[in-house]
Amino acid sequence: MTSRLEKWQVDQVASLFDLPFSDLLYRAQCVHRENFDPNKIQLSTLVSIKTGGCSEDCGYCSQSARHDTAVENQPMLSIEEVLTAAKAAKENGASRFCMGAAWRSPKQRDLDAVKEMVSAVRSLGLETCATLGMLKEGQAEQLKEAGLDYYNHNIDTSRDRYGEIVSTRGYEDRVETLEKVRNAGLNVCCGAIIGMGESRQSRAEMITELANQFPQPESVPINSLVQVEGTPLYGTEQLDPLEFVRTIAAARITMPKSYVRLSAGRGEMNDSTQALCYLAGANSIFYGDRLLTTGNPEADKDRTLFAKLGMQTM
Ligand code: SAM
Ligand code: DTB
Ligand code: SF4
Repeated sequence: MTSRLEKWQVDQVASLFDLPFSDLLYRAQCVHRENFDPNKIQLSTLVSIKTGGCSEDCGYCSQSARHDTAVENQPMLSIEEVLTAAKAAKENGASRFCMGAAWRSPKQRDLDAVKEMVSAVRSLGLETCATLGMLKEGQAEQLKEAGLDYYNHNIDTSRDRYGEIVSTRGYEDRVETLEKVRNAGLNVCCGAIIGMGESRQSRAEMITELANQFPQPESVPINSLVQVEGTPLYGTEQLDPLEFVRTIAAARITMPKSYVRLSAGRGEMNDSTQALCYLAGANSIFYGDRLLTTGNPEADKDRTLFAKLGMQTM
């Protein structure tokens, strides 16, 4: 469903989740093959350009100044440091370079520095993505002008549960920034986190909310909560990996032309679960041994898995 009038209903998405596993994966594979080469995967490398000390209280995040975690605050990286990381990412085979900052929203001075980073990274021939928090009027246009390709801003959880996870901003604030990003002509990268103690019904609501954005986000990161000691969500009951696979399949079926990214949490997943995610329609990953503050599988390990599965990178 890709028109403004056709919308997914939550009960339709919930019935996808309730399908027998094989039927769900078969449907997801069919949709995937109609829209993509099922053996190709897109690789994005993340770098944290400003770490920790964030004023927001997101219950999952290691970088909130309100949680006592082991993360050490780091000021903004220099443009040289960012370029070194971007060159390494390119040499390793990534096609996109994503810059993340622990801000509620960027100040103009911060944005000026990020714009320089974006232009420099783009001149290496990499696609660029940034995730800097909420944007004010005109900021998305400035990023576009600097050469930014994608802006990442996740809804993180379903609208109804948002207030249980974050109190320092509302779901509508996320929606407003997403609208600014879209109106500036940037590609939208918008996804969520699962494994935060939500019900299957809330996962269905969250997928419905992602799929009913118009146009649908070009990139949809599905993160499995990385539990960080000291965050309020540390100790949440672990999600069954097959439920994660079901969520990927529901994203693929409802957002047929989007890149669905198997995002945070791969470090805790075995090869078989990841292979099932690819079968369910995931065709993008974060690639490189770090996410923002937590680990990710080594690039070599991913390359070995791709070879075993006969997958090629884009
Ligand atoms: N501060 C900006 C913001 O919140 O939009 C950008 C950086 S923030 C770390 C980017 C995204 O990372 C969050 O929206 C969330 O989806 C994801 N994230 C953060 N901590 C996570 C965790 N522990 N496990 C999984 N995903 C996480
Ligand atoms: C997204 O959806 N996941 C990435 C990226 N966008 C910025 C972040 C994952 C963070 C995982 C926890 C950490 O390393 O701090
Ligand atoms: Fe700050 Fe982003 Fe972490 Fe929330 S998710 S605490 S806004 S860095």
